[in-house]
Amino acid sequence: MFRIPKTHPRYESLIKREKLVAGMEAGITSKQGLIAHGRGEAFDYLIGERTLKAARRATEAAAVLLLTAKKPVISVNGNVAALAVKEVIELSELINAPLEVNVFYRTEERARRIKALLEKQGAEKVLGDKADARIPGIEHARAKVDREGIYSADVVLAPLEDGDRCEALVKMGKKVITIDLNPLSRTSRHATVSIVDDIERAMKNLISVVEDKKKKKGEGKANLLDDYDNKENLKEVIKEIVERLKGVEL
Ligand code: PTJ
Repeated sequence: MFRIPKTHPRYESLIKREKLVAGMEAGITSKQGLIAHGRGEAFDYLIGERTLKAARRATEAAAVLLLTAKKPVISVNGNVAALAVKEVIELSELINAPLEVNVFYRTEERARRIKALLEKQGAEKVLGDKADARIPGIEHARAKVDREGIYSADVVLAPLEDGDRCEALVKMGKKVITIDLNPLSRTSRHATVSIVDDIERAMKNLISVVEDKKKKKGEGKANLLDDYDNKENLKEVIKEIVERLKGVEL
């Protein structure tokens, strides 16, 4: 990794880049993943590199969905593996959900490497190597899923997801939670709950909200979901971004 001094004003952002470059060199992250991250970074800049209020509301709704799910699954791609490997493993343990390696730019070698990384870091149940079922209506490789994983899950946490697959999963009757810095993406617009935040910040917040709700043993679960409207929440995200930009001093 390129050495970035901690005193650098953009230290955290630059470290994320280093993690992705290291992920790519290790055969975990796709080259295209670097480009995708650049788009995310641009949105994060507009957001102010912090968690918006609307993202906190979405995180609360996501935690309720995960805790009330019968069969939750967490989908892991090459960017997620490079940026938030510890967090996805921690969340999977907390909600007792398997991880499923599921990549867009699929090569069996990269899928194997992501699985090996997750297992090396302590993940107990990692699916994705069978890929013995297909999501109907999707022609690209992300249609390939495990029958006992994403295919039969009722709730899928799919960070940095493709819009068309998100839509297809929802059409199958699943609840889909996404983490995507772009509030305008097809993924954000089609998901059941969209957390518009950086993957690392979002995962850390989600873990802490899930832990908190587990301690309180589910008080007020149902109400929260009844009150949550994803499209309205995305409008709030955009409002918060616009308000922030109006106040920026140059
Ligand atoms: O490992 P693979 O083959 O599955 O490939 C993963 C990528 C991310 C390359 C692939 O899924 C892809 O091409 O995704 P998209 O369609 O470019 O969508 C990625 C979305 O994630 C974009 O809307 C970005 O704004 C957003 N994004 C990028 N980096 C982050 C992010 N969202 C949250 N946190 C980030 N760090």
